[in-house]
Amino acid sequence: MATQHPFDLLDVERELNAEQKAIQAVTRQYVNDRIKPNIAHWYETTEIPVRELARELGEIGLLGMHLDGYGCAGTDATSYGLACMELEAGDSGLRSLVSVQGSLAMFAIHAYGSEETKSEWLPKMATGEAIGCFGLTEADHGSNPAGMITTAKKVGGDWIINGSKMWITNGNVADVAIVWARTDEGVRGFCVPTSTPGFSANLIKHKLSLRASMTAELVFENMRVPDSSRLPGATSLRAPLTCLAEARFGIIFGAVGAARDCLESSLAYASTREQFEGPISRHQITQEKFAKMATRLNTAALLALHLGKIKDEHKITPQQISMGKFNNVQGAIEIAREARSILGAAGITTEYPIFRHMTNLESVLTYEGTHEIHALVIGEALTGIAAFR
Ligand code: TGC
Ligand code: FAD
Repeated sequence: MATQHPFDLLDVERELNAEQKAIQAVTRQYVNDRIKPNIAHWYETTEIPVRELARELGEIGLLGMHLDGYGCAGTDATSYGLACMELEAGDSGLRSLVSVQGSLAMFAIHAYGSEETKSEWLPKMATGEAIGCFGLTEADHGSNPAGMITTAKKVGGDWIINGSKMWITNGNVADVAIVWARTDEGVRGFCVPTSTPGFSANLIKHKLSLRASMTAELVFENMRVPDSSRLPGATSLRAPLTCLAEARFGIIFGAVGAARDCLESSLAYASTREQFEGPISRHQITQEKFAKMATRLNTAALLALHLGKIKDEHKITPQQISMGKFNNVQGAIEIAREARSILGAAGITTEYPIFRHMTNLESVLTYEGTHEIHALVIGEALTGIAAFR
């Protein structure tokens, strides 16, 4: 099946195998048919049919797709990345839904949960029947989750959790929350049904970015959970940071999708928009913008595929993932801004996708480790000096 995109001038996709191309094509089709016709409305109203979308994404096998067993598709990492690329060409919020469900919530359960927890939650999360969220960030501890103040205290055979989490994707619609808390022995993770007494979620309103994605505060007031809800394999901060590495990998590809949609939209516009008696695409300055955007896009895609290959060999390092997010998200923002300029005034409305991608990418630059944090991870790899503190 040929999936090569017309702007893939370097033929980046030449090394994809048939299965990877097929997954990419199915996801692209879904985004074209279901997301693109509706996304502007969802973005403006912030009314997103999250449950419906989760079911549909489950049906095409995209939830927890890179995990094995428990109803998950068990694809390679590159296929997961390509799906993220196509989803984010629709909207970063859609890719966020899939990232948080598969790479954060499901991955945490898959990697660290008991057999009982895995069997209970993973099959229904893979179909989209159950939605998960991942609570690591707190209002006062974003880049530095090691400082978290949410506590879990052992009382008999149970745990009592108190505290709160901030900026949690799908926190208000989730059926299950992965909650990271400080215990006397260090950071531990809990898989908590959101129906548990003491759990509440407050939707964060007035966002100007990622409006087609729900973000919430989670509050835990004397929330009692059995020891069986603890993720026994998660024994330090290393566990949530390992989950983040999974989601960050998807973002490396996702950013390419958002940027590609911006380039595509601005090229289409420039070929029909006329000023000074001809299409604006004939101007040298405009063509240079396209040349820069396409080169930035294609090299970002190359980097994503290169990292995909390394991850498929199970050899990827956190530093490589940081470099991928650092380069590709910044590149996507630059492409979005350049593309917007080509549309002039028309570029600032939701009639075209570019401004929406541009504002979404501001969140993508911040979440899953800010641009600065990834710079410092790379800096540490180069100098041997950790400059976070
Ligand atoms: P540090 O001492 O460096 O590390 C603690 C332990 O964790 C290990 N580790 C990692 N393991 C796997 N992957 C990584 N990326 C890892 N980074 C560190 C490390 O080896 C160590 O293991 P061990 O066994 O020796 O104990 O920890 P630190 O406190 O100094 O922090 C380092 C820093 C700043 C890089 C880390 O805190 C960090 O990444 N901060 C950013 C926080 C962040 O990214 N939050 C994201 C929240 S989730 C989210 O945003 C979802 S957005 C929704 C969507 O995706 O759509
Ligand atoms: P801060 O950590 O306060 O950073 C503010 C600024 O200071 C940034 O520029 C930062 O880079 C800089 N800074 C901080 N420390 C350093 C340093 N050592 N050196 C140099 N500069 C530094 N979190 C979850 O746990 N789960 C989710 O599902 C989730 N979803 C999100 C969805 C959205 C839409 C958004 C916007 C965020 C989400 N987050 C989620 C939170 C996200 O991970 C945090 O916003 C992010 O980690 C940054 O934390 P902060 O916002 O508190 O910024």
